[in-house]
Amino acid sequence: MPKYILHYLDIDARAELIRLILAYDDIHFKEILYSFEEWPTVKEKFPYETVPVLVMDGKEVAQSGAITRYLARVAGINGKTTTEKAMADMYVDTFIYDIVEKSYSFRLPALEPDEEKRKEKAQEFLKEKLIPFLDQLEELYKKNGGGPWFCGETFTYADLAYFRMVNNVHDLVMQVPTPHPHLQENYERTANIPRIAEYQKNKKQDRII
Ligand SMILES: N[C@@H](CCC(=O)N[C@@H](CS)C(=O)NCC(=O)O)C(=O)O
Repeated sequence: MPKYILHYLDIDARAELIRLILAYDDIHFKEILYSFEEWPTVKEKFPYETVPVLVMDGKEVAQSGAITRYLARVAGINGKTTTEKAMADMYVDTFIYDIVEKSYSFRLPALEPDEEKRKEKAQEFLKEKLIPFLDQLEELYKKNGGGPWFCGETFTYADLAYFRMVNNVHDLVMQVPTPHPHLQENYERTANIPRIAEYQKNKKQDRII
């Protein structure tokens, strides 16, 4: 196993799914977190002047998607068959790029300084995006085997990404009027994986996004 160092900011955001995969597979790594004040003084040393960056035995890999997929392969949770791999990637791209990444616009004061506007945008997102999306996802989950995991019998990083997504927009998910029993069960099943439960219990609780 290479020696891993994960560089990121002291927030959840684009490192959280990476951290969940590392926790799930009990992969040893060192984490170096930068404060927002410190970041401008170090950013130049990274490949695209952004983080996350995973250093593996001295080789630097940037882009959260590339790091996530690499670690999912290392952990053996990227799907067993080529079809499962495609399905897992499909779900992860939707959860992360269509939901989590979109939430930054109404979560981050740096992107929207007005708190009232952030609340309005969050409500708009809930009604126009999240509610129809979860209704659709519940149906898709049933159509694709009905669990116990997103890829049917095989646990994949899509399940961790769904867990991450719900945690990210938990306050909004709680306001969704329609029940989604399959999705709810899936979330709880992931939350009860011992290493994930342990990770959640010990992680910094006050981090943004
Ligand atoms: N597409 C890149 C985006 C990376 C990115 O923009 N990271 C942010 C933190 S989440 C960053 O480094 N911001 C500081 C900066 O751009 O100076 C990825 O997914 O890794």
